[in-house]
Amino acid sequence: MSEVPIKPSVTVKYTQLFIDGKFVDAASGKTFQTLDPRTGEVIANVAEGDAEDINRAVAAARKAFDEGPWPKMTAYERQKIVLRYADLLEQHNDELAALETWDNGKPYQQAVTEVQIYIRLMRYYAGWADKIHGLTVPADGPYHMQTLHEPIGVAGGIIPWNFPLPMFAWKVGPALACGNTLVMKPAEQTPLTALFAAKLFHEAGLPPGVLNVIPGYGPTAGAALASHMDVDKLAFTGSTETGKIVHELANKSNLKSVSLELGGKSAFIVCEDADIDKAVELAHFALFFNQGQCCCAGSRTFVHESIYDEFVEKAKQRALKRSIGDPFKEGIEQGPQIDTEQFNKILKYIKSGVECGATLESGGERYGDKGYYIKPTVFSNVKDDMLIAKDEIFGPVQTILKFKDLDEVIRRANDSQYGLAAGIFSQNVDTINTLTRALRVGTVWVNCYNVYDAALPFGGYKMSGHGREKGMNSLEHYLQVKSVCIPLVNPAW
Ligand code: TXE
Repeated sequence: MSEVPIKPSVTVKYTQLFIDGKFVDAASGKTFQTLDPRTGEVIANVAEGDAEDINRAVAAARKAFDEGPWPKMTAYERQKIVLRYADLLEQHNDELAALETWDNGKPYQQAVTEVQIYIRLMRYYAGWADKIHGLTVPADGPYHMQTLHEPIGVAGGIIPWNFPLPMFAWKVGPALACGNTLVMKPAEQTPLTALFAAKLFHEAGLPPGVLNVIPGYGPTAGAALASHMDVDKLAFTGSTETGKIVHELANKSNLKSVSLELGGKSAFIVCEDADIDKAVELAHFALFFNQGQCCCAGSRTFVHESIYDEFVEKAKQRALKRSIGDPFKEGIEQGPQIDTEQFNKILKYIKSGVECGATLESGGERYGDKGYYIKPTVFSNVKDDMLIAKDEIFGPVQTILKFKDLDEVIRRANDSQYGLAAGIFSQNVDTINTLTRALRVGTVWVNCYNVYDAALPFGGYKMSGHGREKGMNSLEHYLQVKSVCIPLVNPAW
């Protein structure tokens, strides 16, 4: 690949930590580089937050919660600020999208859609702000009993690089709707849009200290946030391995409540009655979307034996046709992977697939000579015990497995440490109902995939996580329930 990358139509304006409504340098004065995955070149030097900066940010969030106007405002006032923010975001849609593609490598049109998803999530949660209320409880005695739903306090959010803005919204939206304050740590690979988004929030009228953003590394800034004694709740999205670490840090410090959205190895099941062409297209999308960097990627494609060979041939042809290149170019379906580490990890898995005897149908190597591009890769004749069928590869590698009947595919699909999502491709209502109920996963997509809605909860069974984000389910992570009991008549004493 010798094409010159298209220059993004955006400049980087914000590279410092955002604490108490202001951009400031890290206490240490340190910075780190954020790179363009198309070339590996430096986009900007960003302030590198660590434990001291997390302390400063948590102190600002605590002050804003204890003394500031935010929790004392009416829900309607808070709602208006978030709605004003959503309007302001609309004006900056293209700029945010360009920044995201530059920092992350995802196709530009997809980034535009993700900004829209971000805005939709903000409006959805703004809508909840004035609808959060407790209950009047029927009591056994002469008491007035009620519950009050109160914000939990200071929330911490640690997010990954694959969907920087939507992941930011999944935490910030419900936390603010419930009246909390926050400290967010974006992934070190993609710090730019979170800083921009926070700045716009303050332009919309969010009081200082309510939302703080600390870019930095996981073992320093992230760990400091997870183990902070004054953080009341932690929401984490990332690998299962790191999820275990942050859970332990939370337990060992102040037992803060933790929600986790972790890895996956989702089954996409193509039944014998499937229209093969449509199934091939959907299975392709389920895996290759976002360069395969999705926690819910349909990364185990199970195909019924009666259509297996035809499916494999067509899946291979589809992968060979996938357009790969500069994500700013129109019509490009696949950009680069996020960084060298992920690039090398994926190539290692591809090598292991070949060594274990799976058939490499397409791809299997880097694309071009710079940046982190990997050719769309398809493996057939994959067996359940191969690493490529067990581990989360998080790249453009489709593994196609053969099955005979429903009982068998249910057993094999569920035989995973993960339980995030699954896809079913069938026209048979009995098959759909059987599979939907039998699969031990948090989301089942039937004849569709990667369909998200602000109102539909998302989260995992087993080692794919704890709790649900999005929808009304997410609110409970950010609320305390207080029970109040008042005698109806003067007590006898
Ligand atoms: O993830 P990490 P990485 C999976 C995917 C990928 C693998 C590794 O398989 O190949 O994870 O990616 C912060 N204390 N997913 O290394 O480490 C880190 O700074 C506190 C699936 O990028 O989980 C970042 O902000 N925080 C996933 C966030 O955790 C720590 C999306 C995620 O990083 C920390 C991304 C620590 N000790 C990767 N170490 C999904 N579920 O979508 C790191 N972090």
